[in-house]
Order: sequence, then C-alpha cells, then structure tokens
Amino acid sequence: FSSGASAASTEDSWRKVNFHNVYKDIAALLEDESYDDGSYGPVFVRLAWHASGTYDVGSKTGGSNGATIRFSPEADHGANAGLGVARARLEPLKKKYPHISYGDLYTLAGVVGVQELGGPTVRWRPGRVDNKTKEQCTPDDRLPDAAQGADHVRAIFYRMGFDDQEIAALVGAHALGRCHSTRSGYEGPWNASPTAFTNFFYTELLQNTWVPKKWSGPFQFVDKPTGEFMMLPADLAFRTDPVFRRHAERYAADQDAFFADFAKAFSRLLELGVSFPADAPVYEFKALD
Ligand code: HIF
Repeated sequence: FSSGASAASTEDSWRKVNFHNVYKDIAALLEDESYDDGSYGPVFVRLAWHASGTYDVGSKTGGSNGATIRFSPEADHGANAGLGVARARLEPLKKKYPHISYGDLYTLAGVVGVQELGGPTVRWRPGRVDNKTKEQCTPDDRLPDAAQGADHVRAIFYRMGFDDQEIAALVGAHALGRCHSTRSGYEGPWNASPTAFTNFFYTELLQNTWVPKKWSGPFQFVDKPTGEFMMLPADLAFRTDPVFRRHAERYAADQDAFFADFAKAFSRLLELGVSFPADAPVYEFKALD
C-alpha cells in the first residue's frame, strides 16, 4: 500500500476545500457538444446515485463513503457500465483539489448535474473520506435490474431504507439522459429534453402508449407511434403498480411537488451510510447562470 500518489483525503481534509469553487469547476465540465446530448450532467447524476445506492441498512455496508465504485470489481459491475467516462471527466478536479474525497466529489457532481440542468436545490454536506479499499467493494446485486418490475424495485430501495413515495420521487430523474446500447444494452432517451430536469418522466410515462421495441436488443418499451422515446421494464412499474402510480400522477400534475420531494430523497440517497462530522456545513448551492 503506497500512501503517496493517492494521498489525499483524511478525516478533516475537507475543511481545506472551497466547495463553491469545486461546484463552479464541475459546472464548467458539463457542456460538451460532442458528448451525447451535449452535457455530462446526466451521467454525473447516475455516477452519484450508483456510488450511493449500494447502501444496505441491515449490514450498514455500501454507500458513497469511501467511493468503492472507483475500484474493481465494483467499477466493472454490469450496472456501472459507462461510469468510467464520468469518473475520468472529474479526475482533473481531484488533482486540482487533492483534499476533496472521491465520495464528496462524485456526490457533489450529481448535485451540480441536477441543479445546473434546471432541477431543485439539493442540500449537500461534505465529509466523506477515502478510507475504504477494494476489499470493501459491494457485491454485484445492490443496484436495480432494469429488466424487473415493482417487487424488485421495492426490494432494492427498501434495502436502502426508502419508502414508496421516496422511490417514486427519485425515479423522476429518468427525465435526464439516455440509455446506451454500449453501456446497459438499452437504447434511447426518456423524453425530448434529456438535458433539462423536468417532471416529464411522469407525463411521458402516463400519457404515452408504450409498446415493446422491435429489435434484437434487451426487452424495452418505446412510445407509439414515434418510437423516439423509451421506458425500461422497471420504469413501467411506476405506471402499473397502483401505489407507485398514485405518486407518479401527483408528480405529473405538480412539478413543484416533484421538485421538493426529489430534492429531499436525492439528498438522503447521497448521504446513506455516511457519518458526517457534527460541524459539517450543509450547502445549498445556487445554480450558476
Ligand atoms: Fe437510472 N438507469 N435506474 N436512475 N439513470 C439508466 C440511466 C440513468 C435504472 C436503470 C438505468 C435511477 C433508478 C434506476 C439515471 C438516474 C437514476 C440506465 C441506462 C439504466 C439501465 C444506462 C446507460 O445505458 O447509459 C433502474 C432499473 C432504476 C430503478 C428504477 C434513479 C432514479 C431515477 C435512482 C436515478 O437517479 C440517469 C440520470 C441516467 C442517464 C445516464 C446517462 O448517461 O445519460
């Protein structure tokens, strides 16, 4: 074990970091015409969530503290395909701010992604520490399988400690970004504005007719008649399951309610399993203009 190059974040080192500057520097990395729909925001949100969503309330393992997502085998888990792109994009900031932990960097990037694409303010605290090794990588069954339905989605998110309302609020983040046949195997965006944080996940889900996509790839849905937009089998659970659907209908009708509930649930997701220093400040960053 070498302590040199990877040096960095110890328990107190976050105190040396100006997180307003980090926020601005992450925001400056978002736009890139040649990447996907022009923004790294969606993949930063996915990185933040996959770094955090491994948490298990029972064993208190997983979560963003220690950022085991950067180590093999976790980095190579099927669910994490493509996230190396996001980590590589952020790596220069780890060089520029050596005192930030990877867990803080990856979760803050998710906050920047949500906010700079027009979403709600997500309360965020620093204090995660790079104190884990690859031996503490989580097993390959912690993140959801998109091919499954409501029972599976509940099992995965109950394991993190979320209830049905919170799960239904989180899933609205699938307004952002797209599926890549080269990453998950699935293909396409959920709606026409994948770089804007909106409640369109719910409106598209409930208003469109969804039919199986005719292709040789994994089973997924596309909208009829255009075929331009997609839903995962797991997404459809928020239309077919009566409890999930009740929340989806409320968020489709009331974007403010969605924003408020999403912000709370996403902030909680990024903090699962982290023990913050008592004096860690809670940031509510202002979106830049
Ligand atoms: Fe996703 N998600 N997610 N997801 N996700 C993908 C892409 C994104 C699930 C599966 C997939 C959440 C829940 C679930 C984002 C954010 C969140 C992809 C496509 C799959 C397969 C990956 C690719 O091919 O690039 C499942 C089964 C979930 C449980 C229902 C969260 C709530 C919605 C927790 C969440 O925040 C984002 C953003 C993307 C887009 C990434 C991109 O590169 O554009």
